[in-house]
Amino acid sequence: MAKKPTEILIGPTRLSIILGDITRQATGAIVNAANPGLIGGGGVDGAIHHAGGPAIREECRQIVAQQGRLPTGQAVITGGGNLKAKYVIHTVGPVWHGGDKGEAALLASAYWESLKVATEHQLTSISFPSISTGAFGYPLDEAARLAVTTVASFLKEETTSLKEVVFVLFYPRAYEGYCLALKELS
Ligand code: AR6
Repeated sequence: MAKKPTEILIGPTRLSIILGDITRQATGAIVNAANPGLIGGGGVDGAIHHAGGPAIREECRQIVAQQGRLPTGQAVITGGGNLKAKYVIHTVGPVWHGGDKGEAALLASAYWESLKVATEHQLTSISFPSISTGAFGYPLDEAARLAVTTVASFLKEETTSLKEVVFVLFYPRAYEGYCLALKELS
């Protein structure tokens, strides 16, 4: 059986998939699957705030005080606090309500807007978790296909400083789902 690809090149940018903990990534930014209040929570959000320290939470508080709650599908950037990553890009994925409430467009937007923010900050690398597939209940395989195709479309269509985009999956089943999605793409 052919080995599944865990990375592909799209123009000058490498898109790769790894099994691991996103809080340990040394990319320019890591993306947080946040909630609209940016108040921290469980899952990857809790892990990022725990590892990054109070400076990130304070910046999040200031952002919400200035511009209000972050709408689903949008993204904002803060410093990385104690993390290896210089920045955290906070985005809000959709809650899964069965698939007919615009979930796909909102999930695609969460990835797209995060990539836009990274590009605006001239970042060369970014890591994503599997947005919406934990507490928000988005079916993993559908989310994986959408995540991979959205990132690939952005890299094909937009001019970007990004040279590396990494999906960091926290458990083997998620890793397999993203590998399969990448295989379907290539
Ligand atoms: N590194 C990489 N991935 C992780 C990590 C980690 N350290 N920890 C968890 N994951 P979730 P959501 C995976 O629930 O579904 C929060 O309370 C996890 O296994 O973190 O977008 C927020 O405040 C799963 O595959 O995010 C929001 O209220 C994926 O990250 C809400 O949950 C996403 O799961 C957001 O829910």
